[in-house]
Amino acid sequence: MQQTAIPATLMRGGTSKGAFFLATDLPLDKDTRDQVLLAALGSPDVRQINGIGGADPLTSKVAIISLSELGGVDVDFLFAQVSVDKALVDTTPNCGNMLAGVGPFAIEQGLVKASDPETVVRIHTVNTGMVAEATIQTAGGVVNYDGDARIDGVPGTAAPITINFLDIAGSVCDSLLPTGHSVDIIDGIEVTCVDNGMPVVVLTAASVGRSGYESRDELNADDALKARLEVIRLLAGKLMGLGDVSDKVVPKMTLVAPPRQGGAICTRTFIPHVCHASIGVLGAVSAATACILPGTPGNKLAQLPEGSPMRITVEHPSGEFTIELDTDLSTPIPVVRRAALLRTARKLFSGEVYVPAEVWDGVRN
Ligand code: NQM
Repeated sequence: MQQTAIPATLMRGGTSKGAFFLATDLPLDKDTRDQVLLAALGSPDVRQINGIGGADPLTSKVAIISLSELGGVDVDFLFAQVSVDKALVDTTPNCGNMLAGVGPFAIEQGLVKASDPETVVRIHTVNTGMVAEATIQTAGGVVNYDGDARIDGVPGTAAPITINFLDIAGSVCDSLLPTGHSVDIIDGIEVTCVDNGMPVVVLTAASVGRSGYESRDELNADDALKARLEVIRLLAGKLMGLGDVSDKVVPKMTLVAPPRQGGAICTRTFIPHVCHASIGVLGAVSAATACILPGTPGNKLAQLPEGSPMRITVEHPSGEFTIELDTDLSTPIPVVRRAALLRTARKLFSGEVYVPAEVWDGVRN
């Protein structure tokens, strides 16, 4: 069987891992592109044995990068969540973890010229229309991956990548509080439906009879809980203006509990059918935002620090994640002016990924 070779780079971005492509190396036609991504990662198959996917939603991801035509922006980033066990590619949400790999990839592919000692890369996320600024360590005019920044969920240390998100409210939905309220009752449960970079439904673990301190494995084995959460999610999707979300990876579901490690809130997040090993970047920004809104289920449990910008530490199954939120809570619908956070990334492999020629013959049309 003939195969088509496609240039690709495998990168860890934050606590995720995935294939980075130049848009110019992939088919123009969206359906053919999705077939190529499924074949490259080996989906649908729970083991992704016939592709380079890691058999987990956190390692079955794709970033597609191109030069941006927008003023004041360097590159466009299209994120694709490739389902592990279904023939689905979802480009609805953004991914703040894969985003951490975009700056290094864009510099190494020659799309952005490096400065010394740092390079600010302005990235437009095609999925959600938002712009982020990532500061990459580039002493000597090359990407430095080594450093002493540590993020929970990744062993060791690496060079810091700071990311500033500007104006992220209503990334996929039409506003920060897409139902028009900070609290809704869905299927008898108090929830907050929020979109501050990622559509998320926040509810207390206690309201569904769990502690919120269970391990990822315990929660992944909890079929009764997963079924209950899916009922709430499908109803929430409609209320949030997302329509039928049965084939979409948003909204995500975040269970909250009182903090136990000195943070602001403890979380367990379903993305949306598997429990996250830690928490997504924008998922954490959205969950933290829900917790600062007075009267919400999360707010009742949160231990919030004083001051603005507020440094909110979100506890998760493998540690914690701190976000800086610059907010104005004086208006009826609060405004989040800026969210800042720290990530790291690492180039793991670069070469060509092969897909059967019957999936794509390599001709761009
Ligand atoms: O919320 C997982 C991740 C993510 C998404 C997910 C993410 C984000 O950890 O910005 O990063 O929610 O499916 O990569």
